[in-house]
Amino acid sequence: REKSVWTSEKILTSASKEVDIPNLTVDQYLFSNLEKWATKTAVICGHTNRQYTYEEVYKKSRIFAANLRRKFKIKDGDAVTVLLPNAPEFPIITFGILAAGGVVTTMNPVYTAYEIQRQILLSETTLIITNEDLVPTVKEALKLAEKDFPIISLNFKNKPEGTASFKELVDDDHVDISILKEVNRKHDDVAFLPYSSGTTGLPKGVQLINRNIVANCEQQNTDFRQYEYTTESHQDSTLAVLPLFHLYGLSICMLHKMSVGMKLVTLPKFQPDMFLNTMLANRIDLMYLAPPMVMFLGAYPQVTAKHLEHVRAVTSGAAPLPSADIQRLFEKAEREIQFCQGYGLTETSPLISLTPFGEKTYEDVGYLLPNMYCRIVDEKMNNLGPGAVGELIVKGPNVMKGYLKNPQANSEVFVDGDWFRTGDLAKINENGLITIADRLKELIKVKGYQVPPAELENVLKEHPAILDAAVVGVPDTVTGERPRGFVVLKPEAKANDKDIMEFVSKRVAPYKKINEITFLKEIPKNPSGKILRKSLKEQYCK
Ligand code: 4UV
Repeated sequence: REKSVWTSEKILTSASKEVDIPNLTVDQYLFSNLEKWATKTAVICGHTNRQYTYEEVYKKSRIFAANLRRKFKIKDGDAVTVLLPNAPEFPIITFGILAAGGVVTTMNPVYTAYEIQRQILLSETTLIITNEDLVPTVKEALKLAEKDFPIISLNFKNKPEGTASFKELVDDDHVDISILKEVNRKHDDVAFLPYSSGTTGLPKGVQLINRNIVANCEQQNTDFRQYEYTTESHQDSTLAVLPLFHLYGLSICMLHKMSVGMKLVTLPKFQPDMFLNTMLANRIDLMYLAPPMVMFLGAYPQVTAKHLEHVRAVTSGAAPLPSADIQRLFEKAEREIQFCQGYGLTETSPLISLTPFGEKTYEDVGYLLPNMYCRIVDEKMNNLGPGAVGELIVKGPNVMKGYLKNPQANSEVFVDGDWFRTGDLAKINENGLITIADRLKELIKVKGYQVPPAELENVLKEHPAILDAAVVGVPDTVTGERPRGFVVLKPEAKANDKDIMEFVSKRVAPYKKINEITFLKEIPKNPSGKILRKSLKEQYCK
């Protein structure tokens, strides 16, 4: 494999052969090989064993799509919210929304009503799909948003009032699906609208078009990762314990793996015994994890070599992983286990680089995917070339169309035409091997989840006693990072750290909670009012 890939202008070009990107929508692409694996299991819940074959996923998603258009009046380009823990119905719902012409916008099922209403309003959602446990929170969110639109619910125990039952909408064999002929969605139309804070500020809608997602699936079949996952007599399986609402789970675990006919084993949450039993019972071949789960496999006493016996490759991504944790995983496996790292962002659908099969990684995140270009730049966007640490900027068919209705944010992240700023500091060697050095952007990552400081700062500033606030990420051995708050109280106002932490907890998902508050007289800022996070970190978080 040719690895020397720097041009004379210090642009890194992928060393891999270009891949073709079929001119299809995501749902058309996913089922373009249906006849090869129609009767094989597509998805199974590791907890309940509820399962669907590829043919069932296809048929049910078409019926669901027809009902979305017929009964819920979904039109081309309408945003539909999916608020669900991982479940085997996730692909049926996703492909159903897409086949109906809709745009899929996903949310974390642990979101509070306050967080849900914000994304409902931003995405201009007109329909929400959830489960019976989450219906009360959804109703509260709709009240906050002053909206009253339909809720479709996955019901296994009861049917909450005022909801439509998912089961009835997919089991209806008599529905006339000819209505789907009206759908007019193209390769360049938006398919997914996840939310990400990007380099700064609040979460923004990331417009991923069909082409972005189809490209990123094909890019993963690059020459350095070629593998026959599914044959007539064999089918590889992968575990979807990573949340499917996040692009890592959605695109890498679900969309790419289903595009090659693999079996997806879903788990609704990470729970040690359930996780280990599922690994064994389903003989999982490929594992996609976030750093705390790799740490768990290496360090948790109940994990043995037997649990890892069938695993062919473990991939980690979404946040940095200390090499000591990788070493512990190797020791636990008692054999040469293939360990990979993937690196990417929601905005890049998500994958940018990946470890080749056959190579092991400790510090690096592998090589640039095919059809991509990248540069390492200084603050003035001058190219630094191999060996230097600078901001990583990228270009390729998987880079988002742009943030939804946000020209300001778009002008900040796109430079020199269509080069996209990752906000990460990286170093790339002569051979094109990429190492992530640090994060330039203000984003905090807790267990790989995004925690935008601006969001917590806004919540803090809603507290009646708080005048000003800042939030920074501090290192944490278990979660990677955790948010720490700095507040300035209003003159005469009184509040203690416990009150403030409780105030925040009620408004944000559990992983965003602040458990350390420092009172200051003033938040350090530059002349244009930007919080000097680095100086806060240096002064208080050593
Ligand atoms: O937008 P986001 O939440 O997106 C992600 C996507 C992650 C992955 C990971 C492995 C894959 O194979 C894959 O396809 C997708 O997390 O956050 C993007 C930021 O997360 C950090 C980096 O700061 C990004 O800008 N990040 C992601 N992967 C890594 C990482 C990594 N391997 N090492 C260090 N930081």
